[in-house]
Amino acid sequence: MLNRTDRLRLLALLLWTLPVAALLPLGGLWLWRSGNLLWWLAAMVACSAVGYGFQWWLRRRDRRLLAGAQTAPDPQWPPRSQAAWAAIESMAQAVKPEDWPLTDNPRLPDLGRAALEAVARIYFPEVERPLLELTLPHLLLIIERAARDLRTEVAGQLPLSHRLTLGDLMRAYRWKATAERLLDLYRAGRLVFNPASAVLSEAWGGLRTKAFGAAWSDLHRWLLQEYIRKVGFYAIELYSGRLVLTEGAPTAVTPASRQDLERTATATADLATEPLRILVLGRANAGKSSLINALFGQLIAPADVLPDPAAPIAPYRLERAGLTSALVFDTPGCDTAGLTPKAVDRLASSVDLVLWVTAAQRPDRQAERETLDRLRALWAARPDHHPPPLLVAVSHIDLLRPPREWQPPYDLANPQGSKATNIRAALEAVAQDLAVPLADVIPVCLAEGRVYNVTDTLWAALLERQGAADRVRLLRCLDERKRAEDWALLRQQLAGAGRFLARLPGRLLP
Ligand SMILES: Nc1nc2c(ncn2[C@@H]2O[C@H](COP(=O)(O)OP(=O)(O)OP(=O)(O)O)[C@@H](O)[C@H]2O)c(=O)[nH]1
Ligand SMILES: [Mg+2]
Repeated sequence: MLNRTDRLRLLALLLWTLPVAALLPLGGLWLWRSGNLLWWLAAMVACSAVGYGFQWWLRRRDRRLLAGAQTAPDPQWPPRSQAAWAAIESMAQAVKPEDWPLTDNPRLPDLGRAALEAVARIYFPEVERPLLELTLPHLLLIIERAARDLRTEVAGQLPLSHRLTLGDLMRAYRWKATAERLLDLYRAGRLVFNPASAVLSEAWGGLRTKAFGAAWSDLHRWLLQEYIRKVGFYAIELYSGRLVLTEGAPTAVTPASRQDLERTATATADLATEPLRILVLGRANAGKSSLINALFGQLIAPADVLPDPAAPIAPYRLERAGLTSALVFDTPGCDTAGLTPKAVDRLASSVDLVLWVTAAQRPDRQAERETLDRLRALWAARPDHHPPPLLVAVSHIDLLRPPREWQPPYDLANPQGSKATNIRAALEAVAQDLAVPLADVIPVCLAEGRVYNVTDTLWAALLERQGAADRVRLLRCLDERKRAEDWALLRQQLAGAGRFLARLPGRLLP
């Protein structure tokens, strides 16, 4: 309770404020005498209403600002990362500010740990304590990144937060009790002096403190949610291999592509970033090599030659305006001994876009469908990657009936005449046989001197899928980097263990 000196101090304060405080009842008296009291009351109600409305608007604006400063998932993330984000987001939504007071709470790190665990559980569902799978340097990396982001966000969102420490907040809370007691005294006095205005302003004050209280709890909730989201975000980046300890460009050329680049006859200047890897697949004689020649606008892939099963898959370097530098791989027919199903699977797991070539005049596509289904299953079984986009080029359309007629261009959206109608029907058949959307099926003619639809339609379709292919490329690069990093860490640890073992005899023997 108040001790003696406090009481004297309070008395001094009261005496000091008395002349000013007396103005309120005296003013009321004067208003009443001069018959203006009602006008004054009306003005007060109007001002309070406007003030409240203004406050409400400010609060809405603050909420909008806070909602805008919210960590969002990366749209490039593969499915497993998206699932982990869903777990983080539901955790952020469920957090209750009253459970996590900011002022005197040393438990806040527990909240971060829970967020880490939510992510770890998605990546290691079979491990009982998934957090133990995280190495200490990686954990520190998450903390460092999350704290850095949170600091810039808080400095941007919380007024004065760069000067306000948790200690300041606690001191303010201690003072708050004293201040409230003084305020109560003032209120009681006011009620005696001027009942009408006291009741009105009391109501207004109630609304006002409620509004301030609500704004603070909005901020508090936002801070907790951002804390969870930031930790979750970087945990996902780390577990999915996008965040590694080693600095450097994420899309540096991978060792595999470096080797392939060295094998291309066209490699001139060294590439700084990883090329897009495009795989051309299809049955023998479908027109794969012819398609590559048409794409490059010159004869680079030997067409119409007997494949040499011993020769490695030949890469060609494609540089064209608008497209990320690419390596195009020409393959032997996937129905021949030159390319085993295993080899197809291996190739298909390391490329960013697949161009499937199928001949329009060969309706037996069961084997192709089986290969494609197998590849699709393979891609679907890798939740940490995006499946590479697939484009189907339908070749040999010039041989469709009537075979003698060849007068491009053909309008396939509204086919006129039997040739256009037959081409359209072939496209629909291919789309159905191979279970691909019609929009991904492009008719082309690759016969020498008759090349049609390649540099325009097929090229445009390729460019359209470049974004999706780039996503695949990025994850592939990060995968490669993570693998290299894991090896480097393991080597370091082994070396450390080796040194320890080497010193062991000296330690054990006196
Ligand atoms: N008329 C016509 N002939 C084509 C077309 N596309 C390819 N050809 C011909 O079909 C033959 C085979 O073409 P390639 O490009 O060697 O086929 P490929 O798929 O590379 O064959 P392999 O490498 O042996 O698996 C060649 O004689 C081409 O000229 C086309 O659209 N129309
Ligand atoms: Mg070929």
